[in-house]
Amino acid sequence: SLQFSKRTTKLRQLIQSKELEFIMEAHNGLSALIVQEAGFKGIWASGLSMSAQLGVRDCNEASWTQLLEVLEFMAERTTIPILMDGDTGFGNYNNARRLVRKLEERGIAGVCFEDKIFPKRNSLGDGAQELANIQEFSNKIKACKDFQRDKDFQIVARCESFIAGWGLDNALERCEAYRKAGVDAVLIHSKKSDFTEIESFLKNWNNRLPVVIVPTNYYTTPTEEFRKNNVSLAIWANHNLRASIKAMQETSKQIFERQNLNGLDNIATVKEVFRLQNEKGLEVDDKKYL
Ligand code: SPV
Ligand code: MG
Repeated sequence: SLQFSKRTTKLRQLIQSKELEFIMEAHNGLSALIVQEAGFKGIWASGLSMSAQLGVRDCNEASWTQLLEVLEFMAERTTIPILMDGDTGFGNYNNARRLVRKLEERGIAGVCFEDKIFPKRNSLGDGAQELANIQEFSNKIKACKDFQRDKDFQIVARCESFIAGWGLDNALERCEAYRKAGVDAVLIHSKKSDFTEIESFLKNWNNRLPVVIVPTNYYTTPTEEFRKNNVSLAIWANHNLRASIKAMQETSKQIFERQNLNGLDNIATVKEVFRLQNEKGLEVDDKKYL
């Protein structure tokens, strides 16, 4: 049943179900496949990670069409749904809805838009954050919901009230406006190292729509707390990027210093690279077609 359903339907199920679900960050075709093989039911196409793997900042330095190309590789190598971090939608309602159309065409199951100003800044940085006008952002959401062709395509509205220092009442007001605009779920973000902001939101939100969270900074909170407070989806947002950075730094440093390839314990075999690329599949087809 669900195994054979469309990716949009699978993502809708992940987000709309009562169970707490988890999706994991990926930033290219290879990491997307690795996330799927680990057992995750969905992928977070993180803006931070996709930017970082291109070597640029997370403030819309990579264009939306450059990100579409990355997403195309991610979709090609996986069958589980991908939720794109769509930042602010790369412009006004018209730019955002065109992105929705292009994502649908490429098999991406949903997108998350945040209520900030283009070009956005990463939420975990120290700089000031400017929020979008509530009405304008609500209309952007509405335009995207009106424009999508697949009824199951998921649009998540991300509220940055806590990130910008505007507090709980502002967060509740914004999320209620986005709910009325027809969004499928809200993402409430916090950069505190504890769960207090998110917990206060969840207690007052009363399950009006599914809630998505990104516990990067409050990672010490037991997962059971998320479940108890009716979180719908938790995003492990950047941990494959960070794992790969550390591994590449250590490997490059060791090879540079030693001028040989001995004692590299934490690298994959070439055979494993071939497996991940599905070299086997081509061997089989070569016999048939060459
Ligand atoms: C991302 O992964 O790009 C996110 C989450 O948007 S955060 O980095 O916390 O803003
Ligand atoms: Mg982001």
